[in-house]
Amino acid sequence: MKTIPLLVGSAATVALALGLGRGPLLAAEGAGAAKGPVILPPAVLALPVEQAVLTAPPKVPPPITRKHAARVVVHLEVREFVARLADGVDYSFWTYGGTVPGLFIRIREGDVVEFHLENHPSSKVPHNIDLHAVTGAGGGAAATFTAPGHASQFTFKALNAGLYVYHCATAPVPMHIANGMYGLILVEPKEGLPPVDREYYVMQGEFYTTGKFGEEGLQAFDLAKSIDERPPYVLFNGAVGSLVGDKAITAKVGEKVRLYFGVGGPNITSSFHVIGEIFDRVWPEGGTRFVQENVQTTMVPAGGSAIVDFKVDVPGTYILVDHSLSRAFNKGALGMLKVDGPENRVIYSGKEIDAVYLGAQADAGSEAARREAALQVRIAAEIKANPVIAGLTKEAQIEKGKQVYMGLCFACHQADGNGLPNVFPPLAQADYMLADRERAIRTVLKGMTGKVTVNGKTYDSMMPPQEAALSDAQVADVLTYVFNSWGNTGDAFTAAQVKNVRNEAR
Ligand code: HEC
Ligand SMILES: [Cu+2]
Repeated sequence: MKTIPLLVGSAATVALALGLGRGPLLAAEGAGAAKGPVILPPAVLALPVEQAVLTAPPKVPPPITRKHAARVVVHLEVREFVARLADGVDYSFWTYGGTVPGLFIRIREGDVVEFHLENHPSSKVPHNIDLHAVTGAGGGAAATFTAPGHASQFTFKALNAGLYVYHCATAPVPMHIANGMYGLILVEPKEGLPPVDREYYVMQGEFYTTGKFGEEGLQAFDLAKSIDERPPYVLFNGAVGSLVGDKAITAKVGEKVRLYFGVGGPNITSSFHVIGEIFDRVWPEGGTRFVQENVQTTMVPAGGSAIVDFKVDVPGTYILVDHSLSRAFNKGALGMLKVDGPENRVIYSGKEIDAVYLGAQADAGSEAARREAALQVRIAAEIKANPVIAGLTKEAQIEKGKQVYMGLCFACHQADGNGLPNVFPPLAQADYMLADRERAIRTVLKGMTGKVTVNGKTYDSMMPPQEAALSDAQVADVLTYVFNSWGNTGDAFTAAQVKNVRNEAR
């Protein structure tokens, strides 16, 4: 720790030691008594006052050009809301400033920061903030404990330069972080950082949903999975695809790119890697010294960060991954950097030779072919796994199935699926039907006779077989409709499943 020339002890200690109120401060209920604003010595009061520029990911505030300290005012508002986690999947996020990760804060070593944490009135729970850039107990956590509809203020001096994680530290802490409450604060060293052409903000964090990866609908936080550290989602910037396609980060050939990379966690570390690039310089763990050059993969701890610089030499799409690759390919930890510009085939040729056998002299070409093949497999898997496409397929099946139903089943089971008393059993929330999907297929194909009890009522009648009238696809469609109507819910049926039953030995 460095000594502070202007204040005695750390800023936080002084803030706590001085009990003199000066101006209004909204005290959060349950947060303990507010001490009142710190009395700043004249030398600090003489510093110019600045409003911090905060940016949403992947943007980074502009480099700080001033050569002196300032009093920097930061306002960060906590908001809770439901938003997209993946296509067809929603999640109830808790955020700093409306984004996951939270807004990027950029200050300079030696700055005195007046920090305001506001918790929106629509929030359901209190929050606070622990900034790893703060020297003082809790990193600001106790000082910023803030109930919904309240605001807290505290002051700290940025003694140490570096790239720091901030996060919520309200109990249960892993839940607050898992809901998206983390971000980065860069304390630029006094001498600044080496200039680059582009800077981006990427942060990894995992999400513990009750449903599996891609399972549709609003997903709740799963405490048991978080305790076991088994997240269905490991993501960059808070959503599947947040850095993909037209949301990819970009650069031009010849430019120097810097990534400010952090891991919010709450639990999982990152083996951060950019496929097809080599980091020219790495500032590991967010410290102020680049201790390594020419790095393929850098390890970033939970609650930690790294700064990586690299020059982009050839055009193409570079894939950002956690090189614990199941996270990239199955849990979402994947982003893209798109680089435009002229090719340089000496540095990277692209596919040179396309032949059945690639000799040793064509290693570069074979490497490209292998990558292309891997990407094709991935594209096919992504399309198949894409919940939007799966969802649309099911929607279409339901619409087709409704037409079959209205042409055929409706006459007996009725449009509302309730059947007719003593004659036709109901299909709406029918315990018998919903209990056995394969039997339902068999009933439609082969018909049914004899006694059957549905929802406690017994029917003894006859349903004619439909196997001559309906194709496998039509049976799949009509059952998908029946299993998703009148309060029923179920997966889509496939033609292959129907075919299996149709081919059963009698
Ligand atoms: C001619 C009238 C009739 C038609 C048309 C008909 N059903 Fe049925 N269905 C019945 C009867 C009657 C039963 C009960 C048979 C028994 O009592 O053994 C039944 C039973 C069922 C059952 C099992 C019992 C339950 O409710 O869980 C299902 C599932 C079913 N039908 C679905 C369909 C579907 C889907 C269609 C259209 C493809 C269809 N049925 C067309 C008369 C009909
Ligand atoms: Cu919180």
